Amino acid sequence: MKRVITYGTFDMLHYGHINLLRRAKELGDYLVVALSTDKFNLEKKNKKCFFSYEQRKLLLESIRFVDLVIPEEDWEQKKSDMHLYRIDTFVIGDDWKGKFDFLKDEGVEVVYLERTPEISTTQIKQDLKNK
Ligand code: C2G
Repeated sequence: MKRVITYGTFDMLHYGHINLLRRAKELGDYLVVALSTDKFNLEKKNKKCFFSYEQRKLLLESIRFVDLVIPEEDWEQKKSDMHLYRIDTFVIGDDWKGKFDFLKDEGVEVVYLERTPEISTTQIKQDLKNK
């Protein structure tokens, strides 16, 4: 059983997120998503979410590629998460390329997947504002 993990805010879920989650699941058998909490988003990621943690969690849990959703509460939890959840592969979009290579020292494969072009939560909000 190959266990994969990814991290993110996943606000206003869109097809770019789904493309990422689908490819992440293709890399293993079990996909854990560490979902940024409202507190972490506000205080450390400078993101104000449209949907609350519970709403974003409900959406992610409804996706057939996703097997478990856990809270992401700070930048420092990744190393311990790899052991706690017995992770084989860490996956994230290539906007983070190189940033998490240190996880290889925990015996984890690190994969950066190409982002889906043209779509982002910021873009959606911008387009809606300009309508
Ligand atoms: N993503 C993508 N294509 C897009 C938009 C997002 O592939 N058009 C990917 C991102 O690269 C990320 C995931 O979808 O892997 C979630 O995106 P965000 O919610 O923006 O994640 P981010 O805020 O980058 O959080 O500790 C890591 C951070 O929590 C990552």
